[in-house]
Amino acid sequence: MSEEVTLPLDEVMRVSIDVLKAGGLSDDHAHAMAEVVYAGQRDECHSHGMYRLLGCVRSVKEGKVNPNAVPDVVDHAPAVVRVDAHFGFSPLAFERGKPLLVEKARRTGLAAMAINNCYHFSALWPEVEAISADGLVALAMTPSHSWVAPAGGTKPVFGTNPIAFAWPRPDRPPFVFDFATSAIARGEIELHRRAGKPIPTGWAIDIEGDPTNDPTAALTGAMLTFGGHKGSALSAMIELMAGPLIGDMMSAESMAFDEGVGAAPCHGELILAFDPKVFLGVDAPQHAARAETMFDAIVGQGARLPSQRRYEARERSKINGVRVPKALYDDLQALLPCR
Ligand code: NDP
Ligand code: PYC
Repeated sequence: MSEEVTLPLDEVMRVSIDVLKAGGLSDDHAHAMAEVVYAGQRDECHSHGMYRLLGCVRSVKEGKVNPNAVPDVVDHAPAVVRVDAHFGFSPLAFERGKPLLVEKARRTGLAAMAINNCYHFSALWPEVEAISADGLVALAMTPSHSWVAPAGGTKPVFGTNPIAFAWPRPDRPPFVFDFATSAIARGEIELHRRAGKPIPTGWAIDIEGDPTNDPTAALTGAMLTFGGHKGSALSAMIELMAGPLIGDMMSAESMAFDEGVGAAPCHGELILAFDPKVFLGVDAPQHAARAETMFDAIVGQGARLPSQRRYEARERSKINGVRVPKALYDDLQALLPCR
């Protein structure tokens, strides 16, 4: 068992902001990025928690990301918001665009937000969860770098392409799922490599196209989609909807744009918001109750809802703080200015 340190939650936020500011991010970017990293660590989503700070800082240092970019929010059409992130990180662009997305969804019933030209490092669930807090149903998707082979192939074409969904529930946290369309997020393979642990069969193939349990061989070979041809088709859909549909790069183009530097992927993100009150009017509560019947049928037989583990982790972290590998903690301390 590798050594760990325990950090109270306010320390997670403080270290995250300090590392990001020391890495050159503007105040606004450091706070927006720290919020999502903090949420990931608090909810025990380790592949997108504090570990991500290392890549954020590296991406700025490589001269790829604009650490001071000010996102432009454009009222593009009655149901479309566009946000140009100007090659900064995505969380600030989301934060700036969300109020107009919510306003439009409330007016039209269904609205879309296209974020363009953003470097993307974060999990998507904080975004769909935030939209559901306004009583809306949300769907978000984004490409990444081409690391994933299509089902039946051996050469990377797709990104790890996450898709996230949130459904607001009366008097309780929303139903949320958020997963990569690869068998696992790339960040999880990187964490296995850092910990010197083998990866399960089915996550990746090596450069020769053979199954591998070696994280380093997986990172240089190709990752696999989840659910074979089904994950592969979903991944292609995400490439199209958060790529050509919104005039932004697909994962292979993002990889080429990186020029081998190894920075975060640079592309777009598509976020949809639906207002049940516009679809259903006064009948909205009655139909929300029918959704609860379905959730009860899942939980009632001992199965769990996606997001259930995360909400339990959230409560645990509030009381106990979070556990972080000592090696990661030391790497982060090394990025802080000397005191
Ligand atoms: P997982 O394969 O662990 O899937 C996570 C989702 O599945 C969560 O909603 C989780 O809920 C749910 N889940 C897991 N196990 C169960 C179960 N037994 N029963 C019910 N639900 C379950 O995660 P991934 O590795 O695919 O993705 C992790 C993160 O990586 C995501 O947040 C994603 O946004 C992020 N990512 C970001 C990318 C980017 O480009 N920005 C690219 C790829 C991934 P719970 O959380 O409650 O366990
Ligand atoms: O873990 O696959 C991943 C990932 C890519 C971009 C951000 N996270």
